[in-house]
Amino acid sequence: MTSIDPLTFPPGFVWGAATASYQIEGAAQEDGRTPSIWDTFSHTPGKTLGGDTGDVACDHYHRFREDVGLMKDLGINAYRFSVAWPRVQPGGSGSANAKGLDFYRRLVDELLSHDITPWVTLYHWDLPQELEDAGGWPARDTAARFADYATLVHGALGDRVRHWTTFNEPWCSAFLGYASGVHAPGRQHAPDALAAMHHLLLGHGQAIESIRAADPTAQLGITLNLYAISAADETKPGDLDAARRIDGLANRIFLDPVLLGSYPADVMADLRGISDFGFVRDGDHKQIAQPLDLLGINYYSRHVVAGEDPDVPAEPYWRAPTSWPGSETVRFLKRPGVPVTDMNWEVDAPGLTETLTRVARDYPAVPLYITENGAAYIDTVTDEGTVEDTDRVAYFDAHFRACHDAIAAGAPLSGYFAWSLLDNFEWAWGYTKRFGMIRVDYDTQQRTVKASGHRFREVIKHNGLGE
Ligand code: PNW
Repeated sequence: MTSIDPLTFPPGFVWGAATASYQIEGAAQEDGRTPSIWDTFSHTPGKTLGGDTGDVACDHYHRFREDVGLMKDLGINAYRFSVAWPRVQPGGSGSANAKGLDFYRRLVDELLSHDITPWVTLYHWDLPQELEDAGGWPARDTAARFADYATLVHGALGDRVRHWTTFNEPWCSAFLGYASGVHAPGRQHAPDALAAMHHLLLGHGQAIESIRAADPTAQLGITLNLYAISAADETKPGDLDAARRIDGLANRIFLDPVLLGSYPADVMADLRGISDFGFVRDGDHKQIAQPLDLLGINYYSRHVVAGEDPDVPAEPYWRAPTSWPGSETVRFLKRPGVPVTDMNWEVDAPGLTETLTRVARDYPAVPLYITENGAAYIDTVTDEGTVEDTDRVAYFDAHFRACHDAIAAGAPLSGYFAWSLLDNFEWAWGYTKRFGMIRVDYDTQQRTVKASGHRFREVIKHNGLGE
């Protein structure tokens, strides 16, 4: 008989699932919604694989009751979703669109009536196109517009929503949106990406201050995508410096201003040739570093990096210079033999433990939540109609264990949200990448709980990985 440590999580540990508005809602032109930068981008030829758009997506706007029923069936405690800014404040300024707000009121009421705690993300990348036309995130005024919008949404839902995060992954909005341009709005100008980053952070601070003033007991935070970073060869100074740079640009450039109150000096020095950070005004650092009730962490993988070395062959390294300003000499290593997901991202569960313990060690104490973790795989439907996504089951199990390890090591991890509840519109990859615990047939909109969803139900039921 094998006896496996049941790996029980602390009482009250939150088990949830996450989605984002543009990835699932569809109904892009209904009830007064105006275009966001993702509508414009996805409708621009060549920007998304196959020209896929979020026009229909999972049709969640019309099927949310069925989807909440599925959540109930999985037994999740909490549901993290985002509000589409152009639905509730079309054009990005001025008065609210009552019909847009009503959708989120209905969704929240449906969740609450099923004992599922709503977690609202205020911004998961769908900036109203009008605000992009006025300068987008590189323009300082966009931060004020965001705080205004955040206050408006909180005013409408704050009586029934306790958990709020401002931004999802500002790294993606700033660097994929304005430096490499692989995400909307598709601009490619590194100095603008840095200004965008600052104004995203400023908008975060202004929104937190405003919501806090209206509702002192709200649970407020931000979600960052963090990576485990390591040097390809720890004995090489060039590799160690590459790791310092990428850790700086991926992790510390967001963690430091939010939790410590200033940008990391070494990263600013790396970026000196690109930007003088002239967009930082007196008082901004204090504005950004608002006290938080929680930090959301999205974890997917590790970056293993190396410096320039003429003696090392080009393979198996890859470069992503435009997404990482100031790190043009850094080479990313694809480690031979390490399993990858369908995104080609290496599976590295110990990196999740490392990320959590590192945040707990290097930053002031704040409750941590994994707000996204998951994997894309090519799923096949069996003749019986089931989806046996064994790779995803294994991915989740390994990462649940990694969370448990982090808690055992003292990290204040209080919850875990799987990415994603449903297969959905995976940004530039369109519908080709499936992250769901529930399969979506995009022809029929039929939902099928995958093996990973059934497994998640068991984990939640036992609050751990029981036998
Ligand atoms: C996150 N990268 O996106 C997002 O929050 C989700 O909306 C998305 O579906 C999920 O992860 C899976 O991709 C990311 O290039 C997109 O490093 C790209 C990167 C990281 C996260």
